[in-house]
Amino acid sequence: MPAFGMLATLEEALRPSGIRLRGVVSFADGEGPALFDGGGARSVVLLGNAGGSIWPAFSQWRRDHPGDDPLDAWSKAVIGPIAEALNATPFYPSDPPYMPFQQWAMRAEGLKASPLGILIHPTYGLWHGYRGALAFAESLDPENLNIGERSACESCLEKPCLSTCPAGAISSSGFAVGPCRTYLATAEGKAGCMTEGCAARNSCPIGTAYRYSDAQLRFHMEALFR
Ligand code: B12
Repeated sequence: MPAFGMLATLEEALRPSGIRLRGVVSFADGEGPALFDGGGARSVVLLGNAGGSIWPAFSQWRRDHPGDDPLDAWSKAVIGPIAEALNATPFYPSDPPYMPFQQWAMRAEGLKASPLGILIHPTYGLWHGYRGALAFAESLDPENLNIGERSACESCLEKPCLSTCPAGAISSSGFAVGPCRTYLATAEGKAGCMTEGCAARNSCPIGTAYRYSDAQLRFHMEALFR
């Protein structure tokens, strides 16, 4: 199938889930991850959420499928059959060995790391993530999803993300999960970040229209706490 037709088919198949195409990475010979048949991938299509796009479909599925790691299980239930139909090799962000999703996203969309470590998108801000990736033996001629070289953080002079963490877990050298988790276990942490979402992520002025709902924020914070 020509690349354009394949991407359109993929987008259509994913539409009910709220999972979006989040860019395409092309690899030189021998550079890409291994495919299920042992060959090397020439391209990877990243799949993920923009703001709360996946929350309605995921929440509904979860009601009928209790179990551990529900977001990973749902992602596999949605993406797995599509991968099979397209003869693609699926990769999931939480499956070890960890695939370099953030490096791929930097290449695919030109995204940059925020001071928090998570990638900032000029439209969605910090409110986006990855649910999987499909690897292909063919090189795909991607639609131009690359948003350019500048980081949205460059024009943010105050950088509230660096000073708002009540646990002091964020500094210019990155994020320290230990102090974050210790704080989340306190009464203050439970009433604050656990209920309203990470204070540093919430303080970012970019993409605020895409901020996750309170229910989705709580879900991610509980996952981080575990
Ligand atoms: C392990 C892991 C964690 C661990 C440790 C994170 C760490 N900093 O080491 C813990 C549990 C702490 C964690 C927490 C969170 N994580 Co996390 N995590 C991962 C996971 C599963 C693997 C990371 C990894 O080791 N990759 C392997 C290397 C080889 O991949 P890579 O792309 O080359 O990694 C590069 C980047 O990570 C980058 N990098 C990492 N930290 C920093 C910091 C700075 C300052 C810079 C410049 C670059 C940078 O450098 C790496 C080498 O090039 C990824 C999924 C994945 N497969 O990438 C999610 C992932 C990175 N996490 C993600 C998120 C959203 C979070 C949380 C916000 C979740 C939450 N519930 O709140 C928190 C906060 C993290 C924070 N502030 O840094 C998202 C990021 C999406 C985005 N927009 O970028 C990912 C991609 C998962 C997803 N499904 O989308 N995470």
